[in-house]
Amino acid sequence: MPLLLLLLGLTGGVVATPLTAQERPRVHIVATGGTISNRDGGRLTADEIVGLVPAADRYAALTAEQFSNTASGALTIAQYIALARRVNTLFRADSTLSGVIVTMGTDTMEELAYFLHLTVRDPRPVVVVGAMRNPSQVGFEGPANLLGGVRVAADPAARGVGTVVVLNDEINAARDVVKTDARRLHTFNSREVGVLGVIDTDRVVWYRRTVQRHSARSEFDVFAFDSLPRVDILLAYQGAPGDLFNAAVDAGAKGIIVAAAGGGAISGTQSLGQRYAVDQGVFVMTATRTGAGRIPPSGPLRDSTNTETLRRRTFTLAAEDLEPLKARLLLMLGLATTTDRDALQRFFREY
Ligand code: DAS
Repeated sequence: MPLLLLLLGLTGGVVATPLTAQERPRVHIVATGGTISNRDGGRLTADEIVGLVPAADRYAALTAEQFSNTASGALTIAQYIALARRVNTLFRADSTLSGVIVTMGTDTMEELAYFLHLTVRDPRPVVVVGAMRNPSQVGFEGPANLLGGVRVAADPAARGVGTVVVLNDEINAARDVVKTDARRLHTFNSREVGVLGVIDTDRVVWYRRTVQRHSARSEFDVFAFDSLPRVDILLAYQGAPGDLFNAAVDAGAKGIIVAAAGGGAISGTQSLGQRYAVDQGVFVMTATRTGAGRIPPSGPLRDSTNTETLRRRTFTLAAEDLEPLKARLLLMLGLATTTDRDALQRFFREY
């Protein structure tokens, strides 16, 4: 086959000019496990994951390390902290690094991605990549997703985006992305606010930026704590028992996210449970279970004159437009730094 036709075939119709070894941006992969590594007979190692994308040579010089090799649901909050510290350290240690890729399972990807978005305090991008099919399945899309991730991490225009999730040729902001389907490849999207960009054959195309605080502008220092306060999520549903609030409080929760119906509705006995929690000094935050829409906060404490209202309001928070899973992570980080109600509510306005 003539060389040009061969090149067109390999690049999907676009001839990319190869970069010399010195010109290639440096991208580091931190592998944590997930379906992208879950080959029958033994999980792929970090080095084997690099081996999935020989075409990455055209865009970046890759290095890799193994952080863990497990399903995403098995990762602990202690590992979240350790991983965020590791990525911060990688950036601090190497000013020539263009970006970091974290490979992981998709099931809890929106949670770890948002945690990194809030705690990796560097303008360079963290790109979270996974796969819906494993390496032993026909149509394994891990290599395509990883190559997309490399191209985003190597793109100078990715500076300042924070942590993003890349699958299926789409770039979603960690703050907005949700997993919407248990099986399908197009599972990740950012609902009504849309993707940040797409990865086309010729270039990475950016459409928008998130305006909320994150990464280099974040005030959450992951080196300042070794663990995070317990925050649980309770779902509102018809007849939901309020004593689950008591159970969470008695088990040591410092915060409870209520995934409320619509704009904030909870069951009758949940109201009693909520009162038990605030009486014990546990913060109760209302989020919506609908998947979209905003829960506005009640006014600042100084606007309350009634003592009973003031006491209840002191421990009552609103998640704004954060989904319950992400509101939980932000409240955990918030509670690690303050127990002042207005300061906690500010985090939800700004992040
Ligand atoms: N095994 C699941 C996980 O680790 C699913 C996946 O990776 O897609 O989250």
